[in-house]
Amino acid sequence: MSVQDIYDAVVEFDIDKVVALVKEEVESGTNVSVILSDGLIGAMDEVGQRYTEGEFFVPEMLMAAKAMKAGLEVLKPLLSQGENEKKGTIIIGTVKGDLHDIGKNLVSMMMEGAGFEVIDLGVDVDTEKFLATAKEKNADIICMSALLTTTMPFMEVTVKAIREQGLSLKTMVGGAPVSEDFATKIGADGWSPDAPGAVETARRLTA
Ligand code: B1M
Repeated sequence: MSVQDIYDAVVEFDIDKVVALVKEEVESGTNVSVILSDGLIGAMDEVGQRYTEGEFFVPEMLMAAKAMKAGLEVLKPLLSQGENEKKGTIIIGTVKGDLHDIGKNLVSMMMEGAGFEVIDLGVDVDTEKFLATAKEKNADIICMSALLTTTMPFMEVTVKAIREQGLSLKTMVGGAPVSEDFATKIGADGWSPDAPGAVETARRLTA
């Protein structure tokens, strides 16, 4: 039994095996971040690679995503337990036109674990929904995730709308194709390549 077995089980879409192996690794004391990065996330990178090479198609990506999500559910209590003192309120969602939610869910869980109140709007979230919820909940940061190069521009639309309405809300962006340069270019207040970094950035933005 090893983290490599978790990786293999995700690539083979074996949900039951992923769940059982993640539980075993947690019980044997393996660091949660190793299970995540070397097992679950590493496997999704391979799935993406196989899709690019024409070996996998959308149904295979979907089945692997289900297996990854099942593993993530096992880790959820460990990722979202943590500090009790409320750090601030975060609105999070995957932007309009984009249905990828695994990375966004991971960021969401780790933010909760770090003591933020997280309002997760799910996927395919438009600017109006981000802004209306942020105003209603008096939020500190709007966190936007995008996995498609075609949906990244919606981040800029939301950042611009916040500026135009003179709101004091901060914005943070992330997701595989979203670079620090892009974040700076569109005027976002924060960016991170991964979920732990997103927590650090949120702490900085609310300090
Ligand atoms: Co899609 N897909 N997909 N897909 N998919 C990618 C993204 C792709 C790179 C695959 C490839 O070509 N190699 C490619 C995008 C190419 C591009 O835009 N340049 C792609 C494509 C093309 C598509 C479709 C268009 C395919 C089609 O229909 N022809 C379609 C689009 C649907 C849509 O959204 N409208 C599609 C559909 C799907 C599925 C539904 C089948 C499924 C998603 C299931 C789901 O999420 N519920 C899926 C999957 C699984 C993938 C890959 C294989 C894996 C994504 C993933 O979950 N990674 C992906 C390939 C890849 O990324 N290597 C691919 C694991 C996750 C933990 O990583 O989300 O990057 P990630 O999150 C990271 C960081 O980015 C960061 O933290 C996380 C790690 O700690 N992060 C943030 C994320 N959000 C953040 C926010 C922050 C800060 C950090 O602050 C706010």
